[in-house]
Parts: sequence; C-alpha cells; structure tokens
Amino acid sequence: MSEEESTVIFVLGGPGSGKGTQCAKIVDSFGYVHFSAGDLLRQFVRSGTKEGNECAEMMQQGKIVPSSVTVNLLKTAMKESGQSKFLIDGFPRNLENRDTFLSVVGHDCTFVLFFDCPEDVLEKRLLGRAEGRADDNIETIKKRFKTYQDQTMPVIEHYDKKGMVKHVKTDVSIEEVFEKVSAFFK
Ligand code: UP5
Ligand code: MG
Repeated sequence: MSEEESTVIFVLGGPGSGKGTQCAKIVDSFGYVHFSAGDLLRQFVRSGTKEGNECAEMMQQGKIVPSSVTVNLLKTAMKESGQSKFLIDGFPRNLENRDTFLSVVGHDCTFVLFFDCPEDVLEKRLLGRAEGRADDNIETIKKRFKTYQDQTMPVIEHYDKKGMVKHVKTDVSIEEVFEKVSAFFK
C-alpha cells in the first residue's frame, strides 16, 4: 500500500447505528475494503494474550482501548490488504485516536460518514442482535452510549467544523439508509 495514495473514509455513529451493515453494502457496490476497529479488537481479544485480556475488560466497560493498540491493528490490516480505498468503521472514537492515526498513517480521512440515530432505536437493535457479543447487554450498552456522547461526538464536531461530515439519519430501513449513503460514493 502506498500510504500517500490511500483513500480513507471514517464511518462513525452510535452503537448499533448500522456501521457494519452499511459498510458491507458499500464494499459490494463501490469496491472499498472495510475494516471495523471493533472487529479487529475482538479478534485480538481471541488471541488470549495479557494485552488482549486487558482490552476485553475495557470493552466490557464500554471504554476506549489505547490508541496504540487500535492504530497498530488498523495499520497492519490496511498494509496487508494491499488495497488503497478503506472504510474504517467505528474509529476514531476520540480525538487522541484521531491524532495517533494521523501520525502513524500519515494523512487524514477524505470525509466522515456519520450515522445519526436516536438512542431508544439503538438500544432495541443491540438487544435484538443476538450475535453473542459480550458487550450487547443493557449494562454495557448504557456505558457505550455514554462513552460515545462524551468522547466520540467531539470527533464528529471536529470534522463538522471542517465541513468534512456526511450526515445520514439511520432510523429508517437498511435500504433507505443505503440509498442516501450511495449518493456520497457515486
Ligand atoms: N440494523 C442495522 N441497520 C438497521 C436499520 N436501518 N434498520 C433496522 N435494523 C438495522 O447493526 C446493529 C443491528 O441493527 C444489527 O442487528 C443490524 O441488522 C440492525 P450494525 O450494522 O451491527 O451496527 P454498528 O453500528 O456496526 O453497531 P456496533 O455494535 O458494531 O457498534 P459499536 O460502535 O458499539 O461497536 P464496535 O464494534 O465499533 O466497538 C465495540 C467496542 O470496541 C467499543 O465499545 C470499544 O470498547 C471498543 N473499541 C475501541 O476501544 N476502539 C475503537 O477504535 C473501536 C472499538
Ligand atoms: Mg459494528
């Protein structure tokens, strides 16, 4: 991968806002490679190392794991893909994540795709997902919401000030969301 030439889209939005669902559809239609920071972390946790176990504990508390861990996982995945168009889903989750990504990868995103959805809808979706995720219980979900409001919303505000945020309301059907999302990739 030539880092100078890569295109990076950050996909952000609350827990359950449809980041993974829509990224899969963007990959099918527009030829991007999709990396979910959360999926990479869950894979890392399965390695069973001490650092992996520490991450699992933080995720159980809805906390953001150290930037060094996430950015390393992302950088490695991007490099190993040999591709140059990336959807980075669920990252950066705070301003420090963003600063670390910039210094390690060397450039910023092209734009932020931001999924806006009310918490009551998110809660229902997460409780109904039933994929066995350790963080899909009501106690952790509430903590994830708080971390999102306190730490991730400032990232969206940062990019909004720069005019780099594409807003999409996601409390409508998957197809309706994708219709709006598609317009930003055509
Ligand atoms: N669904 C989706 N779209 C729908 C629609 N329009 N209408 C009806 N239903 C819809 O969707 C969730 C569920 O809703 C699914 O059942 C889907 O079918 C349905 P999904 O696409 O999975 O939503 P997504 O936004 O991806 O939700 P996810 O739970 O993955 O978001 P989170 O941001 O909470 O989770 P993530 O995996 O990104 O992070 C998990 C944890 O990892 C974090 O809490 C944190 O502890 C840690 N983390 C870090 O520390 N650093 C990082 O950089 C990233 C993660
Ligand atoms: Mg996801």
